Amino acid sequence: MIKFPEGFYWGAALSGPQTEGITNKANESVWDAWYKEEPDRFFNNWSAETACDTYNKYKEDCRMMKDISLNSIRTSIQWSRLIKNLETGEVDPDAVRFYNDYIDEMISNDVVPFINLYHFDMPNELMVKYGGFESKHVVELFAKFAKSAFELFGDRVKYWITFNEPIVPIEFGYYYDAHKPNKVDPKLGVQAGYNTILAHAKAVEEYRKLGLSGEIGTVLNLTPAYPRSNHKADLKASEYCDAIFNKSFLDPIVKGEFNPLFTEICKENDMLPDMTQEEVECIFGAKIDFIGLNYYVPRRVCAPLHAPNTDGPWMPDWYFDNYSMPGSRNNPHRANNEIYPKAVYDMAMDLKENYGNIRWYLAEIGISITDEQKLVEDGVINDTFRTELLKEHLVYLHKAIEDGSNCFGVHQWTFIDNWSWLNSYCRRYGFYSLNVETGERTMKKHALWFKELIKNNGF
Ligand code: BGP
Repeated sequence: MIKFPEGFYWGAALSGPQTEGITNKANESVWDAWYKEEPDRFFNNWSAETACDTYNKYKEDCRMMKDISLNSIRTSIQWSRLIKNLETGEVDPDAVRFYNDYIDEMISNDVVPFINLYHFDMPNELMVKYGGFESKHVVELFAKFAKSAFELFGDRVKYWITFNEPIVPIEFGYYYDAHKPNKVDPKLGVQAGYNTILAHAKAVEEYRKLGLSGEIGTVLNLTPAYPRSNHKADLKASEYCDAIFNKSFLDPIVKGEFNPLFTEICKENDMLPDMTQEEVECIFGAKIDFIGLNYYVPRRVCAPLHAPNTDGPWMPDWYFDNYSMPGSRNNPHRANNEIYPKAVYDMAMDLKENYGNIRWYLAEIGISITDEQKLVEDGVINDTFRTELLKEHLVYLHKAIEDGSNCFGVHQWTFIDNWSWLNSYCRRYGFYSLNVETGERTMKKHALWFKELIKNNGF
């Protein structure tokens, strides 16, 4: 049997915009607005209008957390719900009531809340007026929102997260075309990325000023970029990919320094952001207590196969191509979804060796299954596939802990199947299945295994 350290956090990750639904929301997020403009871009034209209806069903949901013994949950507070007047920072009383009740309900069900402040959900008004984090004014508004959240809930919330996967809105909003503002404008993307790091740092600063007793960190999606071979061009490709997608955020946030290779790329392509000495000091001074890592699939890269089109916009793909490794192991329940559990060990060791062995937790690990209803046996989704795979990842995590990695918990994506960006409800990950038509929740077989795992703190 493998045992995890005492007091290990076992739980699930979710987010406000993907679960709450829009009932009584003070403002629209970019997702609420985008769906109205272009519903066809969302799988099956499914919106997040109802999602899991957590706004109305949080009590039932908190009981279901307890039913499977989860000892912790991460969700997020929606900026567009908590703040009524986005300029003055005036809070919405109904949102305060809702988040207070939700947090209290978790605690009374023995679930420790980890609260995140940003899960891709820029208030639409701030995107339309200012381009979201393209603007430093919006950075100040975010810090104000964060301060309000700390003041309102910081007496009970002991784990705060500033951002979930902050690279994602940059990558998909400014390099590719899958998030608002759908601009293919990398220079602006680098500025928005820098401003996001600044917003994170300012939120940390606000938290410290309040002298609260909890901890604050952030959640990054780190994916090791495995090179195709040891050929120097393949190795260089992986270094570039790692700098652009992992270290551009990890280095300033954890090490307090900008990644030199990413800075060089920005310089060469005239993409260095506008920054001041004071801001840089704020970024480097914002020490975090822990980091969350999200892991789904590995990234494999090789040297670029073609010369870049330098008349086109700068692209990360100028430096590498994605590589599909012959014989790689793939998820039979989802196309193009490589399975590589050892990456968990590699990420953990990277943190240990190169990032001061910072305390961390596996903030999302998710085994996705499309068309999950095909697995129903006697009315229950038999997802032992998920269980077996999760075990394999946990074995590597355990090995990393034995080798000195400072990991304190695991959250599975997700609790109840939820609405997920352009993919809507296509890919499923939850402990509980959601009937999109009726809102009914049904426990999957894997959830019972997870309950045992928590009981034994191992398997
Ligand atoms: C992570 C996000 C989550 C969730 C998950 C699954 O990157 O933090 O919000 O969406 O991915 O994503 P998908 O359902 O698109 O496969």
